Amino acid sequence: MTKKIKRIPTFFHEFKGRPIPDIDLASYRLAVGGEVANHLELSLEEMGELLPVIETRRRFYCVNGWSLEAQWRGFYVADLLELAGALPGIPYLRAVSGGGYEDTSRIESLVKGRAMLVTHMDGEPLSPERGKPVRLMIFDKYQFRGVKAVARVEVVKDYRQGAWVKYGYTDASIQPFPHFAVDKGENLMPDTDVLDAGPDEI
Ligand SMILES: Nc1nc2c(c(=O)[nH]1)N[C@H]1C(S)=C(S)[C@@H](COP(=O)(O)O)O[C@H]1N2
Ligand SMILES: [Mo]
Repeated sequence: MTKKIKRIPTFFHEFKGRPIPDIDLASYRLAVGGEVANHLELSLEEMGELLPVIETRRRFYCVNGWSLEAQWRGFYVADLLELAGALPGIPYLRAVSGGGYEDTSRIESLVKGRAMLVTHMDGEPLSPERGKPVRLMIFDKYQFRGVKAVARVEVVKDYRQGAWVKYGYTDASIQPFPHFAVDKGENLMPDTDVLDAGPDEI
């Protein structure tokens, strides 16, 4: 049994002061668009049939100085982009939440960092707070680029500043100082692989 983590600092800017909507799993569709050969609208069931299911234990980092390790289940962004036929030479993937939070990342970096679209955390389907039903997880960048409750992803030519930029965060590369691990209750240096991930080439 995984230990329940008591306090995860939740960030859900678009629903500040409002209840987070509980998205219906049966009618949910993930839209995949932009510069792709096949525009898709995938149900959770279809995602499970068409994409390899990945299970991994990894830590994510928040720019506010904390981190959280958990068991994640979902799909590689790389596999989804292959399914959609992302056109070659188009550099960016934009993810947009149902509430309008968005961020844009370099596809090359998402593939290299084994970024995922996650449906389960520690064996349970994501709760609304955690980004039900699908969240983008970018483990080797600060997680403000990892949009929760993703409604659509788009392969795009141009970078557009994301929701957090107005708070002053642009560089998502993980910085070499201790971050508070909320799952362990102690300060930990980021793992070497995320420090080695290099600069955020947006
Ligand atoms: N839709 C949406 N996704 C989001 C955010 C947000 O405000 N809205 N915050 C980001 C930030 S800054 C972090 S650290 C993580 C927090 O995830 P958690 O609430 O599961 O801890 O979600 C990221 N994804
Ligand atoms: Mo964050």
